[in-house]
Amino acid sequence: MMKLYNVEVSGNCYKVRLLLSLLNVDCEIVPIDIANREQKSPSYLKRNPLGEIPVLEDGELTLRDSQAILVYLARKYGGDTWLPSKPSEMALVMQWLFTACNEIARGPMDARFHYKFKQNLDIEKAHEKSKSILTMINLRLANRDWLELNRATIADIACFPYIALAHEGKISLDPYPHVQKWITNIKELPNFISMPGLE
Ligand SMILES: N[C@@H](CCC(=O)N[C@@H](CS)C(=O)NCC(=O)O)C(=O)O
Repeated sequence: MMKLYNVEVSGNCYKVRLLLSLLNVDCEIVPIDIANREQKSPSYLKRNPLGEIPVLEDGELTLRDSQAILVYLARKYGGDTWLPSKPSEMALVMQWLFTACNEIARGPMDARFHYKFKQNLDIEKAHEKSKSILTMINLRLANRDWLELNRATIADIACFPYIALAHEGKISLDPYPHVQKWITNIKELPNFISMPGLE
């Protein structure tokens, strides 16, 4: 069976658990003790030299980075539903995976790291970046239910966790009603699962 090296409170791990659930795919969840820096232990660094979670193992394959893992699971188990193979559609979905690890990571994800995990970083910059990406996504969602293709794809799954957890970084979603509606849409997907901090 596949193995996911996981931390419950990590939004990057959660997006993988969420897609596994939406796809109804079994996976062994292996907890990593991040408080004791297990992710930096020699045996873990063999899996991911960056010393980060999540990591997915499937037989001989070892994958790091939640976006890459979403791509793998979507294509392996989801047919064309979550990540289509048509070049234009694939690229439209993938642009949001990069938004998730650039603008969303440097915005709401960093703001949450700062307040919830006491990381010393430039919180004003994280709030500024959050405002600009949330404004852009709110506008994008003004006349559509999903980020691309008029249906849920891994574009939505990749961007969802740290936006839905924005309040833990002291970012209010009140100015972004279309983003709030989109969060509700995702929560209503069949087989949706939650994580600590989302309710
Ligand atoms: N781009 C990576 C980022 C992974 C990441 O930032 N992991 C964090 C937890 S969410 C981590 O492992 N932090 C512990 C550390 O760096 O020591 C992904 O999307 O998977």
